[in-house]
Amino acid sequence: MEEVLKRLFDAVLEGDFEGVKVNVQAALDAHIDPSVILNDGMIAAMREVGCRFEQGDYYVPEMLIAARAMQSGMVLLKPHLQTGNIQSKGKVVIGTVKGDLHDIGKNLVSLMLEGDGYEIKDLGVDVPVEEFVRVIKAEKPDVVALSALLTTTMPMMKTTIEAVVAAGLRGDVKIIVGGAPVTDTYARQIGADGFSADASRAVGLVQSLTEK
Ligand code: B1M
Repeated sequence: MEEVLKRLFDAVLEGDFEGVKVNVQAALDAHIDPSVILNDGMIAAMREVGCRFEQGDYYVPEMLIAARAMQSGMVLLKPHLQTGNIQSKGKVVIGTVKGDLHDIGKNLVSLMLEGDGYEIKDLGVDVPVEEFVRVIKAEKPDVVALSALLTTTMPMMKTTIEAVVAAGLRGDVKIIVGGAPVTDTYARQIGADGFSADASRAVGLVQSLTEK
């Protein structure tokens, strides 16, 4: 791994906001591909944070501080990840399901989709089922993207899809799901239109579902 990416990795791991910003900028100055900076420097560090949490070496505050440090670096990286299409390719409503507060992955999916020319309505985290239904009625999106990071909140994706069916809206919108514990098999089981394992594949998935 490039030395600057190693420093960035360590800074995220330690929750060192200033170090994250300095090293994202240094990596950009060294012309390292922004997606490599994101994946090898920051997402890899968040994975390590998760491992340390599982092993009992990190607790919730350390996870939170690392997440905030990563987000401070994202501010610098964001303009470099977006390609800046002008015409809207379609509308996507995105949110993390009820009971779940994780938003870094969801924010990345939003960022990539926005960069590819989609209009994004981000409902945030801990989004009640009724809110998804209300927004689908009001905004008439082409796609709804649901994110869940906890095995305990994944079933809320199924509940959300069932509520959309009950509201008579299922035929009007494509629903896709993602997040670390979610699988393609689970997506099919709950009647989603698609699953993506990461943010860049989410763009390809949305493109394939919105092609007229
Ligand atoms: Co939490 N947490 N956390 N956490 N946290 C995990 C998810 C965990 C795996 C850690 C671990 O044990 N190894 C574990 C879940 C275990 C499980 O359910 N099996 C866990 C736990 C247990 C918890 C708490 C319950 C801890 C506690 O309180 N005891 C608690 C729950 C709070 C709640 O939500 N109700 C909790 C809290 C938190 C913080 C608030 C401290 C913080 C979140 C801060 C924030 O998001 N603003 C946090 C963090 C940071 C993590 C880890 C360390 C990192 C998550 C992350 O941001 N990853 C995480 C460990 C891990 O994931 N390895 C962990 C980086 C991000 C880029 O990846 O989110 O996977 P990810 O997104 C990817 C893909 O999944 C995909 O694309 C993204 C980009 O490529 N994707 C989509 C995501 N959403 C998509 C939607 C799509 C498509 C693709 O639409 C279709």
